[in-house]
Amino acid sequence: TRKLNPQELLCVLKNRAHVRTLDGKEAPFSNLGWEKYFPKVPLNKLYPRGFSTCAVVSSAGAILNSSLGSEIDSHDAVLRFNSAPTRNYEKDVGNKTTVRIINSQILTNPSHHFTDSSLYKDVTLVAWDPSPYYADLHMWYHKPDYNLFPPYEKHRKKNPGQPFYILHPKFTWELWKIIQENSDEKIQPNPPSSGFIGILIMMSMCKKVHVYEYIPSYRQTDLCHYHEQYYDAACTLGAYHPLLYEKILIQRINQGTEDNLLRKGKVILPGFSSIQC
Ligand code: NCC
Repeated sequence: TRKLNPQELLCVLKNRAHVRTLDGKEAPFSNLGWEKYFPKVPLNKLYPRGFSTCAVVSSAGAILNSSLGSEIDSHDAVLRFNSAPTRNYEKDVGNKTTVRIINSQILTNPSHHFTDSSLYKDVTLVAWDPSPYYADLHMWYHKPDYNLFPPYEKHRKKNPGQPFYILHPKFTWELWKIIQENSDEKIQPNPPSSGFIGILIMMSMCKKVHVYEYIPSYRQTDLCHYHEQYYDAACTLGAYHPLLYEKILIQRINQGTEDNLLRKGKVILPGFSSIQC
């Protein structure tokens, strides 16, 4: 099949990547009486007027010494990932957080102190679990990668006012399919990274999305995270996630300049409301 041009690719994303969160109306959640735990307002209706400009801040080590903090904070909404902190890194990553995407390890691995850490307070939380491709909701509920359901239930009971969602696996796997259909090679059947998921969530809520250090700048480094002394090139290029292919796809729809990419590791994407298909 023919390679899609950037506009066509954007329209594929807009037409198919519809953000979906669990609402408790489907089995097994409906049978388990889970409807009451999920927020009444789904994520795609949480910000009815949307945002004008948004920042997606990757956790890559390359953002260190970028001095991008004030630019990042100037956006109307800022999305961050997992346990990536802002404290002590304000100059490079800013300190505003609107949405935090967390994978199921954050909820289940005690080292992350999910219940107590201030990282997970006063923000909109979006959790996800990389259930296998073939799993239906029943199989997933009984055998998630990491069992996020008990800590989710506990957190919702304790903090009913905090918007906290679980992504529907259909959404993450639809993203995987789009990546596969638009890659030259066969990619591994593992879900996309939190980074790719976050970019698509912001494209559905914002008129413009500025993504920082997802595609590496000239500061590219093997330092995995800006907040940790751990070196592994796979963090940037991928091992488990089809990271390389996600990044190639995002680069194809970049509307920012070469200079922005090189100096800031910044990609500029139109939100879905800004494109006509
Ligand atoms: O590392 P992680 O990702 O939390 O990073 C968040 C997103 O930032 C982008 N990134 C990160 C580092 C880097 N050098 N380059 C990048 O582009 C990616 O888009 C990434 O998604 C995840 O996606 O959820 C992931 O989570 C970690 C880990 O589970 C959490 O940090 C919690 O400790 C995964 N690492 C391991 O499981 C060991 C990682 O594979 C994916």
